[in-house]
Amino acid sequence: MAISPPEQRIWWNEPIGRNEVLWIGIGLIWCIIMFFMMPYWHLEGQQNPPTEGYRISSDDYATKAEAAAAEYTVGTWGETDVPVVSPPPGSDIYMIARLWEWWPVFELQKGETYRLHLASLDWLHGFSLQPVNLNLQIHPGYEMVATITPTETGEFGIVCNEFCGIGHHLMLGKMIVVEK
Ligand SMILES: [Cu+2]
Repeated sequence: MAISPPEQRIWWNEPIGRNEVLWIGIGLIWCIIMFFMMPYWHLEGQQNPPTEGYRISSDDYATKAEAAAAEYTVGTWGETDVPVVSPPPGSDIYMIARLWEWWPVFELQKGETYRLHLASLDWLHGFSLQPVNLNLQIHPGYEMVATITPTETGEFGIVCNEFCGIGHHLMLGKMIVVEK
């Protein structure tokens, strides 16, 4: 209900101002352009979501990820007990998303390709790699595989961009890229 009702009860038959028609037209054209950008970006975009995914149980994924991490652990991250894992180039690497951490920290080599597996053990989380702004939704019960090739060395932060509860803002991870 409007605060003050329209002067004419049959307001939809009123003439429309030129400016309004212009803006509706611009809006409509932009909608149509964006509609066709969807298939275009799918074919030509540089940030396509992974199309490889599997149904998994959280327990199975945790077992697999922990075993893979244990094999290539080279240290721990800062003051935490989160392992830093340096897997061989070309291998499958397994990251766990859970309340409220990204586990483990990977140390990857620049220019090498890895198959990054991602799964959540509890809630919906959002993998967001900063500052490159690579974003993937991480669903519980699904293991997604993204093929990645780091092109820059440095330390990259991982934040969660799907609100997942009281510790959401503390859900921070790290990915380290080194020159071989
Ligand atoms: Cu989260």
